[in-house]
Amino acid sequence: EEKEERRAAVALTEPDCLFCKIVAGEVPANIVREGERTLAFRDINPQAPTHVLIIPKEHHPDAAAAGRAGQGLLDEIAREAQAVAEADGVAESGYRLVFNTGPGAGQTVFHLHGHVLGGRGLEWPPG
Ligand code: DGP
Repeated sequence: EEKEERRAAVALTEPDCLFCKIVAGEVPANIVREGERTLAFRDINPQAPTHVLIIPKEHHPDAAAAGRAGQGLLDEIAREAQAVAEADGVAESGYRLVFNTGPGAGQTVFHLHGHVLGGRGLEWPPG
């Protein structure tokens, strides 16, 4: 079964992690891209016409942890973000790739995810 195969391919998982459950196919998601090590799916509470989350399939709590792991996951997320932006037609107008890191910055799910936001004007500085 596909669910079993996907779970078997992921070395690092956390049983109570929502995004690990999406990777395992245990929680449904609107998946837009799947790579060998990453998954991209639409945010359940979109803040822009394009709002896609890109996660490593392995469980890393945040960008700092993934950086320390030294596996090139952040590079891969940046490449996937560009591919998602191109597919959604927002690469030309510009998009934002955001890693909320820590509760004080608004991180609520502690499985690394890059937010790809585009398709509307984006203010700087962000809120
Ligand atoms: P952050 O606040 O940076 O930790 O972002 C977490 C995001 O995850 C937030 O924008 C909403 C989204 N989210 C939370 N639960 C789910 C879910 O079950 N499915 C999907 N697709 N997105 C979710």
